[in-house]
Parts: sequence; structure tokens; C-alpha cells
Amino acid sequence: MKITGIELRRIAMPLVAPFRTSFGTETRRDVLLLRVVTPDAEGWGECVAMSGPLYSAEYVDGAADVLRRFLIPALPPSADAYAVGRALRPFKGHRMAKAALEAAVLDARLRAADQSLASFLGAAADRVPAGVSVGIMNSIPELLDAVAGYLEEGYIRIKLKIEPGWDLEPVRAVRERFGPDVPLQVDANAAYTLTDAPHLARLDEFGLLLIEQPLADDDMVQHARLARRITTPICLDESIESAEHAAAAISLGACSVINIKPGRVGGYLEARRIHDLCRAHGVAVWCGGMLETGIGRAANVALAALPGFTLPGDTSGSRRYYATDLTAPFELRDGHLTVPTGPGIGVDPLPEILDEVTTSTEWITL
Ligand code: OSB
Ligand code: MG
Repeated sequence: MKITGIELRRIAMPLVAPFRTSFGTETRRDVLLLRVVTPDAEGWGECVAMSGPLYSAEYVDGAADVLRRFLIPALPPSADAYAVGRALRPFKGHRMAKAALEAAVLDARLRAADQSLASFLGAAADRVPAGVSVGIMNSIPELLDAVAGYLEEGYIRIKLKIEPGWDLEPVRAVRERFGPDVPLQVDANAAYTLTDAPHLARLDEFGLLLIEQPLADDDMVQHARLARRITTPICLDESIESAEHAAAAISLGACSVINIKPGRVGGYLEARRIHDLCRAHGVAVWCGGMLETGIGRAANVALAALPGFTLPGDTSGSRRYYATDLTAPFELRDGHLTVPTGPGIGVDPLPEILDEVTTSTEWITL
């Protein structure tokens, strides 16, 4: 399948509410979309890099730059998604940029072949449970209101963002108000060090599903030490950028759960490899999120339908993020999102909305 050209499109999407984590506050999602054009079909990919290099080293201007300078020019003239991965391997890092390019090529190929991404990846379910990631708030009452609203909407699992100074109290308050049975977990985004182990052990009494990425990205060994000092299962997010990292984390005992984000690991194919590896080792996985629009969300929901995704993901409905999504909105039905069944990712951007939120476009002829 020959690729005629690729459009880089930047869009600005206001979030319905500021999203605060231990690394910063987002009020607007500045997203890079890729549209791969072939004679038979077009494919879409959403780059999940954020505005600044705070979650990881990647950032959206950097992703656009490496795509136009190095990654797109390296594509073979007739590419399938596996060939994209091979062609991009010599370039270090930039996994979110690579993931977006691979996703767009894969979408175009699958649309041309009339196959859904879910079926291509090996999905085993037609719907996935919806969890929600709740940012750091200004006060406990504000947090309890937010959580109450999400539970009313039907969310099946709550994740609280934590940081030093906002950890035991919010967790205790949510447990006291909503009871011990609400599936609850926390995400520190690397805000602690191993010297905080006694403090983190105080979370043990709250019966959390897991604690996500308590320590620094490159602290695999220290996560293994922490795992022996707390009973809450450790889940890694930032630390896992490849199947090799996942294998190392599993054999070190650094985690018993992995959050799989296709962007962070370089694409849906690598995400599936990590899923397969974890499944073989009895390590639970769930699908993370990066505040995606409907484009990225559709693909994530397809991935989350694989059989090893045994925990609810950060797969929320569109309105948790955006008043108007780029695509037909994802909506909760009985606490679940429906896996798209159309060809490729199964959704399309709505042209008028896309135009409204677009801040720039760039066409690269291949
Ligand atoms: O650590 O999982 C994270 C959002 C942006 C960057 C990192 C993270 C998150 C989330 C939100 O937790 C997940 C979502 O709902 O998309
Ligand atoms: Mg996380």
C-alpha cells in the first residue's frame, strides 16, 4: 500500500476542568494528529505527547519535529504497520511520535482491508469497563463531589492522583464517604522516593487495587525494594517503555501490575507484545490514558478489549474530558464503553469540529 502523503494537524481542545497531577496542571490539550493518505484509504493517529516534557521527555512540538525531520522521511514507500516499526527502530526514543505514525498507517491498512483494529489486535470483548482518573483538587469536599459525580455516572473504578501532602487524607475521605467496596487506586506520577516507604505503607489499610508509579521512572530496582515494604500492589506506568522493560520489571519483582499506554511504549503492536508477555506471567494489565480525543480513545478501547486487560482502564467517556469531542462521543453504558466495530479504529473526526479546533496543518508528500 503506497502512502501518498501525511498531514500533521495540530488541534487545541479545552478540557472541561483543569487536570492536576504531581507534575503539573493541564487546562487545554494541545494534540498532534496524523492523517496518512493512500490511494485506497486514509488513516488517523493521535500523538499523546503533552505540551511540556513533564510526564516523560517527549513534548508535542518535539514530536512534530522528529516526525517531519526523521521518522516520516524514513518510511518505506509501501509500508505496513510492522514495517513502520522496523524502519523507525534506528531512531532512539520518541516513542509517542513513532506510535502515532504506526497507528495512522495501521488504521489506513485496516480500513483498506475492511477489518477493525479490535479484531486485528485480538479483542475478546465487545465492551470494556470504564475507570476514571481524578486529578488533585483544592480541597477534600471538592474531591468528594467529583468522585460522587463519577460514581453516579456509572464509573466502575476510581483512580486518585496523589502527591506528597495529598495522599492519605484524600484516600481516607473517599473510603469513609463511599465505603470499602468501591474499586479504588492511586497514581503518584513518580512523586515519591524510597525514603517515603513508611509513609506509603500507611496506604495499606485502605485496600487499594494498586499504587501506580510511586517512584521515579528509572528506579526499577527501588520499586522492587518498595514492593517488599508495602502490601498495596505496585503498578508501573512511566517506567515501562517497551516489552523489554516489562520483562525486566517482572523478573525483578518491581511490579505486579502494568499500565499499558500505546503511546508510551511506541505503538499498539508493542502494547500487544507487553500484553502477551504479562498474560504469560500472570501479571495483570490495564489500559492507561493520556486525555485522548475520540481518535486515540477508539484505538485504546480496542486494545483494552484484549483478554489480559483484567482491570478497568483509564478509559473514560468523552465528556469527562471535552464538552465537544472530535468524533461522535464515547458514552458510558452501564459503566462500560462499547468497542468500535467499523474498519480501522472505527470512528472519524467530525469535519466541522475538526476545523474549529485546528490551529495548524502541514502536508508532507512522500
Ligand atoms: O499518569 O496516567 C497518568 C494523564 C496524562 C498523563 C499521565 C496520566 C494521565 C492520567 C489520565 O492519569 C488518564 C486519562 O483519563 O486519560
Ligand atoms: Mg499514571
